[in-house]
Amino acid sequence: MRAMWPLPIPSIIEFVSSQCEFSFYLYTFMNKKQAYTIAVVGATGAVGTEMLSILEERKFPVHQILPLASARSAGEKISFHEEDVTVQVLDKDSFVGVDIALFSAGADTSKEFAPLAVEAGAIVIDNSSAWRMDPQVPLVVPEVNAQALEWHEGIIANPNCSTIQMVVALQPLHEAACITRVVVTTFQSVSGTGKDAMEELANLSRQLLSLEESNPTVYPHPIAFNCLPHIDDFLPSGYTKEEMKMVNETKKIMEDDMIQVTATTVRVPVFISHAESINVETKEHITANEARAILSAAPGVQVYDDPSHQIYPLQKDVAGTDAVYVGRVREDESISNGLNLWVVADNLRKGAALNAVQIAEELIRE
Ligand code: NAP
Ligand code: 3JN
Repeated sequence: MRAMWPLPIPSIIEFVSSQCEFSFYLYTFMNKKQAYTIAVVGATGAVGTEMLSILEERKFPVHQILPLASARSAGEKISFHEEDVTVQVLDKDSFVGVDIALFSAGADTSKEFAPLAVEAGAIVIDNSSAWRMDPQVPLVVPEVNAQALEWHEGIIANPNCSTIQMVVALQPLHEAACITRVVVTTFQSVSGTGKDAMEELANLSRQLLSLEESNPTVYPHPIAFNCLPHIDDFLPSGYTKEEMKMVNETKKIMEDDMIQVTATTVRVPVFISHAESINVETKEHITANEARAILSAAPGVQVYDDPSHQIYPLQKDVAGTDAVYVGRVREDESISNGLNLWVVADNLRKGAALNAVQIAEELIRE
């Protein structure tokens, strides 16, 4: 009879590690949470407010909500599932017991506090530009690259709003016809700048109509009845940072450095929703009808395109909705393989808060 013991050393290691792996999965399964403690950093802002309502609307399993902001609004009450919850000041000890921290309080706050949140055991989903181009940090739009969530190390970045809506529309066309170049011009609403900018558009519009004196404070020029070809700071190249976010983030999310992107980003006097005029050049030929059919079947996209009945997506109509709407699909007659699209989405929802909550949903599904 073969002796059962002593086992050779490699077999013992194999045996112990298989038991450990099993115990780990058993432990994880037994401890799979039914509900999670969620911190919202920037809970009083335009994006943070939307995050709270989207968590409610989508019935995200929240055990406890922790609204965090600066000392300016600490002590204020926010309502969550019809209960008043007090806003607390963000500090280094804010993340004890937090499972997921949704950050939208600017890049400086994210740089300082996201690592502390991860150290405390939370997974961070960050809405700022702080970590987006960090090679250790996945930059995720669930309809496009949910698989990138597999390699996160605690921080997951939410792309810029203008990038998100563009890649949701581009990815299915890229899969079908291989996009080689994108020329995009954006028409971005003031809510992209935050709650102060929304007030500025309302105040300046009222003042101009009543012939009162008006002075912009948020933007360098009046935004009422005006368009400003200037979003974020200018770089020495003449592009703005917002434009370069669209270029660099698109390549990272679509996992293709060969796609050439050039952008012009424009602020327009609209409260909510960004629109984009997008010209794409492809390797394979694709007709407008084929593109419409592909987009109609794509996740997160709604085709709204019947010019003969004046049907195309409008920023005003899209505000408050979740899809990325595509209209004005047509072949670019100036080149052999090209398409023009008009793409509109709610920048506070799919462009920011909804995308972040969808990432959180993917994480808990895993
Ligand atoms: P907002 O309306 O101005 O709100 C800013 C929020 O951040 C407020 O809750 C504010 O709290 C909080 N905050 C500011 N400084 C803070 C600090 N030092 N410590 C703690 N909380 C602080 O701006 P928003 O439009 O919601 O945007 C917030 C950030 O989200 C932006 O800066 C940007 O990084 C990101 N964002 C991303 C996208 C995107 O494209 N995905 C779109 C828009 C915004 P108080 O009420 O106390 O001032
Ligand atoms: O202007 C818009 O429409 C989107 C603005 C996004 C934004 C605003 C302030 C700071 C960002 C961003 O998400 O890129 C940032 C930032 O974190 O850099």
